[in-house]
Amino acid sequence: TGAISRHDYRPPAWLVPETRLVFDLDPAATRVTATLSVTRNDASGDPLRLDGAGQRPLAVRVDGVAIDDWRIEGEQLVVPLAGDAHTIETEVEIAPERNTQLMGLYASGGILCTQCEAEGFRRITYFPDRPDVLSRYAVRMVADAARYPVLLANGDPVAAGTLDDGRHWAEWNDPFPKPSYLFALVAGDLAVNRGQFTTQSGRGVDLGIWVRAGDVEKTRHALHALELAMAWDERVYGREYDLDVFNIVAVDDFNFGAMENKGLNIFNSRYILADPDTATDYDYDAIAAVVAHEYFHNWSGNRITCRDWFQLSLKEGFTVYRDQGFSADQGSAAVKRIEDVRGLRAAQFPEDAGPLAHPVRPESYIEIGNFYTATIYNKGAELIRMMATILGPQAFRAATDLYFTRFDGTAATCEDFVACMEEASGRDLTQFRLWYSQAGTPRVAASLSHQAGDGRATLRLAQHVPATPGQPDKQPMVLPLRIRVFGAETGRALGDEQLVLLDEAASTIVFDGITERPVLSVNRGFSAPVIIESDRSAADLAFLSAHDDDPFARYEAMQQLMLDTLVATTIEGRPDNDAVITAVANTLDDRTLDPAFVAEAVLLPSEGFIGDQLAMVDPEAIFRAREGLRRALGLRLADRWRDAYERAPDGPYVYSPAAKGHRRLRSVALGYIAASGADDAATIAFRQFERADNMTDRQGALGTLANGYSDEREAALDIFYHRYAGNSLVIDKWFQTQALSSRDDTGRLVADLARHPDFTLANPNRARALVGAFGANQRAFNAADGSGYRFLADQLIALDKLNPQTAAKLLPPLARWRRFDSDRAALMRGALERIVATPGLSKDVFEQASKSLG
Ligand code: B3K
Ligand code: ZN
Repeated sequence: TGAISRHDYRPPAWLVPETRLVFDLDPAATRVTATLSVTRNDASGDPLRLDGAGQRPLAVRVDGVAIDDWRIEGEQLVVPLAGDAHTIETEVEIAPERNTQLMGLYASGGILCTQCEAEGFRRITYFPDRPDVLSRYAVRMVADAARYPVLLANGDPVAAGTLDDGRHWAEWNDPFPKPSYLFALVAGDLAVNRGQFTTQSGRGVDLGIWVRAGDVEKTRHALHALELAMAWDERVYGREYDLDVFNIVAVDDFNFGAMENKGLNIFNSRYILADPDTATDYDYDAIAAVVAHEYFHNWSGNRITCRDWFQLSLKEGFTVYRDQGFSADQGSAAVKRIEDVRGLRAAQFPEDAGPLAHPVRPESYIEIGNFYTATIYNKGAELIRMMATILGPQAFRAATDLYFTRFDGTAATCEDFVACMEEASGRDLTQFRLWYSQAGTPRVAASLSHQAGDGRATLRLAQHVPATPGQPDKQPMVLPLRIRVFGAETGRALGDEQLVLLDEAASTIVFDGITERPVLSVNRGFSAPVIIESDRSAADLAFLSAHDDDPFARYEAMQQLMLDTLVATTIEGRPDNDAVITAVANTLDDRTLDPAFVAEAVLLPSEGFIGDQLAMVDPEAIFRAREGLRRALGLRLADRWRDAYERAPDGPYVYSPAAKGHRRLRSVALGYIAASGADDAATIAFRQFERADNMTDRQGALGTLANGYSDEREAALDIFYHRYAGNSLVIDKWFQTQALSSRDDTGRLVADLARHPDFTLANPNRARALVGAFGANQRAFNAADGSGYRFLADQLIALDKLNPQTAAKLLPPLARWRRFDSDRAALMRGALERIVATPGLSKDVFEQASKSLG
């Protein structure tokens, strides 16, 4: 199957200290001339092997002389070389306008741009396209001056000029050696929003965000976020920017969020463009987070890169941890933690529990593009967080300083990072390393008993890591658990918080001075990415939801209470909702709480997360249980929801943590008003929709209406569509909102939308907005007749012909088949088998589909 194994890593036989690239840019035929200085790196005597994909060499020269003893093996260009240092020149021709994969050099809305991570550079020119070959790049671009007035590449601009024939040229040099995946160029008719940043050592940096002329006003938030991120990285990690310019370009066609190319980040426009009329609070937050993430890569990724792609989490896990810290510092750290944990549970826990589970440092892959996963990114970030918790802030900072100093300018491994954590702290992390090699989410049983006569409490902890593909037996992991005990009568903490390092299969912890019945608060702040199985009663969870002094633990207690209730209702069908209703009422009544926190705390767990708790997912029963509880909450707390809805202060839109919290609580309250079945719910929602002066309120109302069957629903969807015709990011919301609807006929409506003139698979954002969102709609996607599975498979097969990487990302909902009844499981397997049997299937989709069949 062409799988690549971590253990087969060998250092490169040849290095490329210098690379000079000349691009004669044209959408139909771009000529690329590459001049590489190559030096032998081992005694093997191996020929030079350069990766390529989809092109043929038009010429190969060695030390200035054309040769013809080169050969093509697979897609590699093999050049026999006698000496230890040579200059290799190749010429190829590529067609950016025909590049639908959006890897390599491609065209997006008239802009020529590149995407090279992980293995896109080989689609541009022949090169050892692996992250441990670091080279200094000099780039010359020649292009039509009218069509492509702006020419950008990595590093600093060095020269530019015009030619007689209407073309012009620009040269850029990047002084920092970098792997090929960080190469970038952009040519287009772009306008810029410029900023200035002075680093802590006094270096002036010209910042530029480049977009279509009409979009410049929408880049202010991104530019501000960039300035905040640059200052934050200096303050928190001591990391300073190192070039004279930092450019960001936004394009509409992009396979993922953004890319950290040295000095020239290229972004999906959805993570740059925002104004209150078109972007939600969620979008604003995501823009700041992604801008910061890509900027932070300048150190965690670019100055220190990965030795091989098995080390991907070295840069991604660490950089997610860094961007999470940045976002936490911009507003409510508690709410940010809640959002991050919710995201981990929505995406990473299911991955870790299914056929696509893999360790944070994988052992093998067929297509590396499939490993840009929630496990590498988000679980990887949790590993860094655990080390930071174990070391404490000072030792952690000393360890990151050591890492940045020692490995600057090199391609490093996860092991190098952990070794720095050990060296700077004096701690032994031998057993902790299992987090990098063992897949699966650990389960921790926690049971607290009270020996009233002795004034003692005993906590029994036991851990179990479930089997995952290729890993039947697991060893106990190191789990840092923040724990505190509260008194059920007084509501007071009984002693300080403790950090317990559970590193054995089972362990017992004794608490003294426990004079009243104790209630356990465990894994506070979600200090370890595990599933806690505790025997705490509904009453104890309700107690914690009101009294715990850790906001995350309060949220968590409420979630657990809701989850226990919903799971019981799903299985037994007889709801007992009282404890949840009381706890939600108490939370709504507590005026000391941040509205943003309240909004998160009163939200029910998703249908998908409820399903993940069950051995067999019954999507209809889960939907009924959840809707039943929503309705009961809506009815029993009707006055409180109205009050919460009205309470938000009126006034023009501002983007601030407080204003965001009010808007969030308002839209959650609106959801409960609608869930209660109130006669005026659609009227209220429609009024909000019409009067909103911002997209958060407008889309919140639209989402509520889209779940129902009112006339207002059709009116609102229509108004929304026409108001934003031509604004592709907002039209994506229009598709997505309908694909996420809880209506009974969503499957049919989504199939109709796939035939809408504005639907196209060629644009990844649009494909994700409809097909991706539908895959996340547990009830609609899992329709008993298999129509959802057929739809997804049809779209995925069609998309694979254009863009394998984005197609493969749509597949995971089908991988859950083992969790469903035999009828649904057979239908899902049928869809997967049909995908695997498709002639000409990409290896991206083949890997995901064949592994899913297991
Ligand atoms: N490093 C890129 C992701 C590249 C994905 C390639 N399949 C963006 C990021 O994580 O910052
Ligand atoms: Zn990243």
